[in-house]
Amino acid sequence: MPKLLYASTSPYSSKVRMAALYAGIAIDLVPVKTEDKPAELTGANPLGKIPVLVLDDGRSIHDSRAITQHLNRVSKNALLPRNPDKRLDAEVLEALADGICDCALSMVYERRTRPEDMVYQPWLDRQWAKITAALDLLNANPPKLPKKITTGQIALRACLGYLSLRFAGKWEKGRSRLIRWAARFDEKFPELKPAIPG
Ligand SMILES: N[C@@H](CCC(=O)N[C@@H](CS)C(=O)NCC(=O)O)C(=O)O
Repeated sequence: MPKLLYASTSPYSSKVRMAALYAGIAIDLVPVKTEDKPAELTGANPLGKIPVLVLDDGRSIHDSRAITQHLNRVSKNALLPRNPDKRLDAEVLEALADGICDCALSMVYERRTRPEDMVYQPWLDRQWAKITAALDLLNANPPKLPKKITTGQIALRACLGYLSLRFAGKWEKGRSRLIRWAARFDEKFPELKPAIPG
């Protein structure tokens, strides 16, 4: 069975876990601590980042978007539409949700890795402005939630879970439509809830 090197708090790992659950693909979950740089991780991904999917034949796949594309192929398009325009929309939504996570993660790392007096506030502000712009856009026009969803909606749910984990009370104001969207997602797809960042 393919193995997923992951962490329960990692939004990209969550996206991949939710995608595998949704597509009905069994994967073995292997928790890793990236800060320990375990050989199992660095051997599979020289960047030392998660998630990484290690296939039965020993090949390893990263990053998370290469993994979701792989899961889509293995599941014969359970995760992305065949229609080119719809597929493009789904891929761009996934990229936007991942991009919000990139900004959020860079804020978390800025605070976590620097001594307190070296944390650079203009950098944090710059990242937060990007998150704000993306969330406002999504809140104004939340993605549809049909029975058949894509890696786009899945990535967004994982992303909002990560924001609730690390930026609780900060991202929600004025975003009631997105909050309702996440609640509706959980009602419709309760089987994916255990994989939300936490
Ligand atoms: N673009 C990558 C981002 C992966 C990433 O940044 N993962 C974080 C955890 S959420 C990580 O491994 N950080 C450890 C590090 O950067 O050393 C993806 O989509 O998989």
